[in-house]
Amino acid sequence: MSSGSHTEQRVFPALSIGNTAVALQTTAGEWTYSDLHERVNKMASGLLEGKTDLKEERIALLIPGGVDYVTTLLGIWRAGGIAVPLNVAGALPELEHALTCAQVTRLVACLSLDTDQIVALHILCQALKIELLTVAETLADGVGKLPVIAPERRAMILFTSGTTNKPKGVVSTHRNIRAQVTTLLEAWGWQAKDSIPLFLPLHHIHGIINILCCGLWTGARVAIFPRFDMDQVMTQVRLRKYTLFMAVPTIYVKIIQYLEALDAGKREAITSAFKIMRLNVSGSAACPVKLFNQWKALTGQTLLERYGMTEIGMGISNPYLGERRAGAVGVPLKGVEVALFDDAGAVIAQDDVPGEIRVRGDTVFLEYWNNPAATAESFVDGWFCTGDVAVREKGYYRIMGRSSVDIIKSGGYKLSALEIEGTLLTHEKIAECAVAGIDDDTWGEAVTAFVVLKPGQSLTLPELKAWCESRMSPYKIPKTLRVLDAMPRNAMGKVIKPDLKRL
Ligand code: MCA
Ligand code: AMP
Repeated sequence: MSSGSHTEQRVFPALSIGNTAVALQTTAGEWTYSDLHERVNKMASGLLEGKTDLKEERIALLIPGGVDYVTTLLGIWRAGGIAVPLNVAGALPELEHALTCAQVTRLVACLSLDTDQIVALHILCQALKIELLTVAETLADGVGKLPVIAPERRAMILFTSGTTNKPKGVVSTHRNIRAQVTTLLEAWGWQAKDSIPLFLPLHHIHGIINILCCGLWTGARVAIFPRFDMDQVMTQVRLRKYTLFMAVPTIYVKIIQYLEALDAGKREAITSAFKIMRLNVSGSAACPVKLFNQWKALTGQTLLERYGMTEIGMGISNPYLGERRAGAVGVPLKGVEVALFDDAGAVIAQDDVPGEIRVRGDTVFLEYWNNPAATAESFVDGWFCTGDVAVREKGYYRIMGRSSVDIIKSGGYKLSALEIEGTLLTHEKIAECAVAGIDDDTWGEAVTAFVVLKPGQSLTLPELKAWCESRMSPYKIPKTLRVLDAMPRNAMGKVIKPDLKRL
């Protein structure tokens, strides 16, 4: 990533030759900033293959959390490409959509996946004329001349579900990423002596920006895991390895359940380790007040809740110093302009009146890839319209919900009901279907499928789940199935989702 100047080329300030501080820690070993710097530059050189600049070529990554992921992401940026991080748990049709939509030309993958997956990936890449590479074969032996990247250039495409059927590619520039990172560094007091676990998926902002990029930018230690493994992470917590902890509410719920099942001594060893951390952050979905209070009672930590979105990075945060209010997301971050708008499109100036959150500033994405219509629709007078409804109470924002019933938040993942419905409707036994998120203590919202079957057919949840496995990511698969005689519809023929939720 470039600095503000066009002449000075700095990737991340801490990433430099001779910096012997540990940047990444994995179960396979540790990498210093100096090691990582060299690896990233070799990756950039390998990707360039003698060219001077990748010129925004889209290169996808299908790599679980680890040094190879970080090397590839930063290597693509360093060489002037656009990184397209993909979901390692994604089903083939989802990967195909992302690769096609982003017009990816090369895919760097971790080929230690299971054999069926590798074969399927080879066939897919061949069909799409995408070159399939591994990290080892891409890394160059030495470092060649690397380009200077202007901040306004595109850096990353992340796929996010919305009110449309298929996920859209959110394009962030180097300037966006820099702004998203630097506002958090200041707001949450990041320091080089910080140490943080990273177990969140690496195809979303929470893991990529809030943890990985903030950590590496500051010169902190990032302990990176391929997935969330409760025993592994809690062992490291107990050993007091971390000063910071950032997760989605579902993970805090799961940790509480895990702690409650331990004997008092083991529980105390972990809760006291949380107690001495500098900061615990919750986000990506609403943190219920009950959870906020439970966490405080158990660990003494006052969770810092913040609000963000793929298109804007983080927008609103409770303060690091000052009151962290339960059930509220705090105040706009420095450099992020936030306002609430009423239905007529006017700014709401007073407290206690709900409106749509709109955001402006350097953190806001550039565009939806190759989709000028969707981009134009999502901005009004330069403000990005989030679709989230909030109210300001004594200066603090509180999220009240979303304007669309077709967006579901499950375990921190944003899911499109329409996308899941579109897939379920291809099931040979399903005549009609509607998908909704039903309130759930663990997941926030749980995906529920309401279906009307074709005459004479029957369908069980296990059958439906098995059918979904090859067609969608595991976290999109319905947790509940309700078979109905008829779908509740309004006079226009539209399914009345609130009625379904009441069922
Ligand atoms: C796993 N399962 C889920 C989810 N995750 N079901 C619904 N929703 C989910 N999110 C299912 C699995 O398919 C499996 O089903 C069962 O739950 C247990 O799976 P397991 O892998 O053991 O679960 P886990 O490892 O405990 O995963 C839960 C998780 C994960 C760690 C909370 O969902 C996760 O990493 N979520 C974070 C997502 C995230 O980073 N979002 C940020 C988006 P079965 O038993 O039937 O096989 S960025 C964003 O939102 C903005 C910018 C922001 O503000 O941050
Ligand atoms: P994503 O598109 O995956 O980046 O998800 C962004 C969405 O997550 C936002 O539009 C909100 O609906 C939701 N979200 C993020 N943080 C919070 C929070 N603290 N409270 C409530 N909703 C949140």
